[in-house]
Amino acid sequence: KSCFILGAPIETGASQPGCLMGPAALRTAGLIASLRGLGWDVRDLGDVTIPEVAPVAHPNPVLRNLAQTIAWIEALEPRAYEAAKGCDLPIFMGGDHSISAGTVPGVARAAAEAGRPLFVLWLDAHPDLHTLDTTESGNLHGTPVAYFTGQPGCEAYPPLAAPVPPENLCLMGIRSVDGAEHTRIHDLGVEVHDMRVIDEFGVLKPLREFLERVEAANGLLHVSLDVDFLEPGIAPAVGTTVPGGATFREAHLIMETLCDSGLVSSLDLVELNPFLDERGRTATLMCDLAASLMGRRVLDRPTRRFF
Ligand code: DIR
Ligand code: MN
Ligand code: MN
Ligand code: MN
Repeated sequence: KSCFILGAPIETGASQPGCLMGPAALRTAGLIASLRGLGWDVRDLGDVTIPEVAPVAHPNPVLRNLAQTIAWIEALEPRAYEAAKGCDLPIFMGGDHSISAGTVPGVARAAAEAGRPLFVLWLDAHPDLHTLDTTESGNLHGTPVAYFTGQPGCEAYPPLAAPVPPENLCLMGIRSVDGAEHTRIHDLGVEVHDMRVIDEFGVLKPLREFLERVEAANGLLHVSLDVDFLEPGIAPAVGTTVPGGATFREAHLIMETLCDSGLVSSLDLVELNPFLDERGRTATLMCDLAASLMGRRVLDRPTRRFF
């Protein structure tokens, strides 16, 4: 099995600087060696860069770094498309969550060419469902899901080759939703498992139901893991911590179950801000979660298909 690693040192979408160092921290934490140890054929493609850009005007005056974000989307979409075609499971290292405005459209285009529907599992405290018109913070890491599902209000971003249908989305871990996002979730009927659902039913029931949908559709599955999905006590290195996140074992159980399903075709590791970390512990946790998704087990056991 082959895996390409691609870094996207983006921090222009976040509220504070530091995500620029995310790919370096994930490499320092040993991501590549641990995946090789699991038997993966890993190729590190290095980091994507963007050229200098001129400012882009927009009617919403609060938007920050729109021109840079457009440049990142233009740079990342073709690299993600090529990576999806070139290996079994590319890993995109952020960078703040605006990287997914490039990675998801790229892998969606590759999936469409292969005649397979793309599904997206969004593991995050936030739905990131703002358009360029509704964001109040102006931080564009809050916009990728609205963009790659083709919502009106994202026209300043590049046109999409293959929008992801909102019914192919599953959001888990959600616990901070802005007003416009709340309305959009209801209007689109997006599958959202907020922390209340996880408290009541655990992570397995909603995850298995979603994976059954992916399997039944012969779909491919992109997983986007935001550090702030996790409880801040175990993952402090993110600029937008929200109390009440997923525990260590809930997060690993999700990754192990995703591995068992055999459905995952690409992964984002995003929002790691090493400047806010305590001795690299969040980078290490993100690498360990990726390893669980890629096959690490406490004990060898037969792969158990549950559906
Ligand atoms: C908030 C925070 N909804 C915003 N979003 C974050 O700025 O639009 N997403 N942090 O990960
Ligand atoms: Mn996010
Ligand atoms: Mn978030
Ligand atoms: Mn509601």
